[in-house]
Amino acid sequence: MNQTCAVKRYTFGTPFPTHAVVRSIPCETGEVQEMLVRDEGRILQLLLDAEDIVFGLGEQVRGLNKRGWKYISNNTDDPNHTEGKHSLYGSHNFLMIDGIEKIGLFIDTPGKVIFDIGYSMSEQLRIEIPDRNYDLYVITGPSSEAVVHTFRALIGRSYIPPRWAFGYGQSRWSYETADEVREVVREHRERGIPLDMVYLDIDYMDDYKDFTIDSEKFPDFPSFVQEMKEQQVHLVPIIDAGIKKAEGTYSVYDEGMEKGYFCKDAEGKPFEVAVWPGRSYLPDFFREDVRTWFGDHYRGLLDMGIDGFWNDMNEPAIFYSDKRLKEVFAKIEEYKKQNLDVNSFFEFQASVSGLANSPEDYRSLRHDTEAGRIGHESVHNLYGALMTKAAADGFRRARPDTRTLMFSRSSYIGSHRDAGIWQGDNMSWWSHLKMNVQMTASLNMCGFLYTGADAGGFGDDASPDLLLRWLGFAVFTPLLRNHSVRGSRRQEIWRMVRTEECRQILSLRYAFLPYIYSEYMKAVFEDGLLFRPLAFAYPDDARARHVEDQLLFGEGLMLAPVVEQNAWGRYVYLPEDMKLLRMRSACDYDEEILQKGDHWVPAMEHEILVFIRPDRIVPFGSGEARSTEQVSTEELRLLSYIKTKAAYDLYTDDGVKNVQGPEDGIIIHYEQSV
Ligand code: MIG
Repeated sequence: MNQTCAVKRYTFGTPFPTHAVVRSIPCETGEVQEMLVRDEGRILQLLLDAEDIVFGLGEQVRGLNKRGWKYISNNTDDPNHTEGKHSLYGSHNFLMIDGIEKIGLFIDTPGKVIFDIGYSMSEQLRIEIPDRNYDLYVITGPSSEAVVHTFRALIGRSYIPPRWAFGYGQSRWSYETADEVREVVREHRERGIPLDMVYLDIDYMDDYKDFTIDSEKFPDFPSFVQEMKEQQVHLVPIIDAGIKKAEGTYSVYDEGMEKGYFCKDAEGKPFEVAVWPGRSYLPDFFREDVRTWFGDHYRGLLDMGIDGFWNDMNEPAIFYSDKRLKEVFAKIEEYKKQNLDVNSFFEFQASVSGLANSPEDYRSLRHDTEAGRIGHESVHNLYGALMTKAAADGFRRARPDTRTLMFSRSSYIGSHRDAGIWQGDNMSWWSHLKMNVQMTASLNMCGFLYTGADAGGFGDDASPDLLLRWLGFAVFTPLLRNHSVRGSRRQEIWRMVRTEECRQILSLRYAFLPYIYSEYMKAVFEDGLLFRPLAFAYPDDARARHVEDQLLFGEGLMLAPVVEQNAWGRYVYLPEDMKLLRMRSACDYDEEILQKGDHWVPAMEHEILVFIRPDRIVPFGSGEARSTEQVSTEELRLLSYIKTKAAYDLYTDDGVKNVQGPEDGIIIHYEQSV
C-alpha cells in the first residue's frame, strides 16, 4: 500500500470549484506529458494497448473493464439502464488504466465529459470536455491498487454510516400508512426474518411536501418512530429536491420564495418546474445560504427521532416546465388535424416523452454562485452533490457527534465524503444483477463505499429465484435494501414463495456482519477498497486480470455470484488455491479446498459461493441475530483457510458515535496456524 505514486495536476480554462479534491496539488506549468492534448484541451487522447484494461467511472453501464463503449458524464434520471445508454445518475470521472503502466486520470469538472474508451477506435481512449474548464489529475504508480489508493487519498475519506445501516432494509414505493409499516415489521419479526430499516417513500409526506408528514396516515409520528425503534427498526424517509408550490400553506415554499432561494430562469425569475408534487421549485444548492437553510430543515425530522434519509430526484429530475408543456400542447393541436403516419406519429410520441428532463430546460436554469449568476449546463453534474452536502452539513450542525444515515441518487466525486448512493431505478432483470456486481467495484474506486442496488430490482416484476440470487450478492453490499416500484409484484420476502430460503441467505448477512463492518471501516480509514477486481490483487495473472464477474471482498474473501437464470452453478477461476464455502445458511455449508485454476462449481439458487483466500481468517457469527443490535463480536467462529498461519484484526465500535480512525474503536486480534 505504501508504494509511492506521482500526482500531477493540469488546469484548463477556469474550472468551477467542485471540492472533489481535498489535497492541494500544485499546478503543472508545462505541457501535459501523458496524453495528447487537442483543440486547446477540449480533447485528450491516449493510445491503449490491446492488453490494457480501463477500470473506473463509478456509476455507469456495462462491465468492469469499460473498454468498447462511450460513456457520458451527464447526471440523468433514466430508469432504463440498458446497455445502449451512456449516462446514469452520477458522474464519477475517474479512470484507471491498467496496463504495463498504471495511470489514473481524473477529469474534475461539473460539466459534460465524454469518455470514448475504444468505442470509435479500439485502441484509443478519447476524452472530450466540450466546455474546456477543468482540472486534469494524472496519477502514475507501480500498481492499480496503489494508484487508486492515491486517488482516494486525494479525494478524502469516505462516508461512515451508523452500524445499523449495514442491516437489512425493506422498502416499497410506498408504504402508505403507519399500519402498513407495522405489518411489514410484524411479518419480519414473526417469521424470524432479520430487519433493521423500513423506508418511507414519498407518500409519508403531506402532499409530497418535503419535511412534512401526512398526519392522517401517520398520526403522532414521533411516537411511531419510537415504537419502531423499540422493535429495533429505523424508519428512513425520502427527501426530494423539488419544493412544492403551495402559497400560504407551506412555509418551506413561502420562505424559499421570499428569500429568493430557488434556481432562476433565463429572465431571472424563479424557475418553475414540475416534479412529484406538480408545480415546484428547485433550491439553488450552489448558494451556501440556501444549503444551510435546506440542511437545517432536516432537523424537524431528526427531532422526531429519525436518524436516516435518502435524497431523491436530485439530478435534478424535471418532469416538465410550463414553457415546454405549452409547446407540446400547441403541437398536439397541430397533430390533431393530421393523419398521423409513420413519421408524424413518432414525432408526436417523442415530443410528449421529450418533455421530461429536457435539455432546453436545463439550458435555461440559472444558479447564483460566488462567481455570479451562471448557466446550469456547465455545473449540471454537481447539483445532486450539493443537495447531499446541504443535508450532511445540516446533520453535522444538528448532531456533530453522531452518525446519520444518508444516501443520495445523484452524485459527483466528493459526495462520497458526505453520504452513500444507491444505484437508482434498476429493473428486476438478471442483467441488472450482474450490473450491480460490476458497478459496486467501480464505485468503490471512486470513493463510494456505502452503496448498493435495489435488491430484487425496482422496476418490473421480480421472480422468487431472481430475488434469492440477488440477495445472495446483496448480502455483501453495505447498503442492502429490497425496494420496488408501485404497481409491480410485491417483493417483500415474506410475500414471495421462497421465504425460508431468503431468510437463511439474509441470516448470512448478519453472520458476516462483524467482518463486513470491520472491512468497511478499514477501507474508510485506509482509503482502500471493499470490493476489488481480481486484477488488483493478481496483476500478473492474465486470466485473473480479465475476470468480470468475481470480486475480492475485503482482505479474506472472493465472491462469485451466480447472475444467470436457471443456472445450477457456474465456472469460477481461482488465481490461487482457495477454500470454497457453499453456504445455505450460517450453520449449513460445505467446505472444499480447490486448486488454482478453472472450476465448475455447483450452486443451487439458495446457495452462495464464498471463497477464502489462503492464510486468511474471517470471523463469523451465529446468524441468529434478527437486527444489527443483536450482532455481537463475542464468541465469533473463525472461517479460515490456513496453509501456514494467519491473523486478522477485527475492528468494531459502538456504531453510532463519529470516529476518526481505528484508535477510536476496539480491535480484536485473531490468530491461527497449522
Ligand atoms: O421518479 O419516490 O429512484 O426509488 O421509489 C420516481 C418514488 C421517484 C425515484 C426513486 C425511487 C422512488 C421513486 N422516485
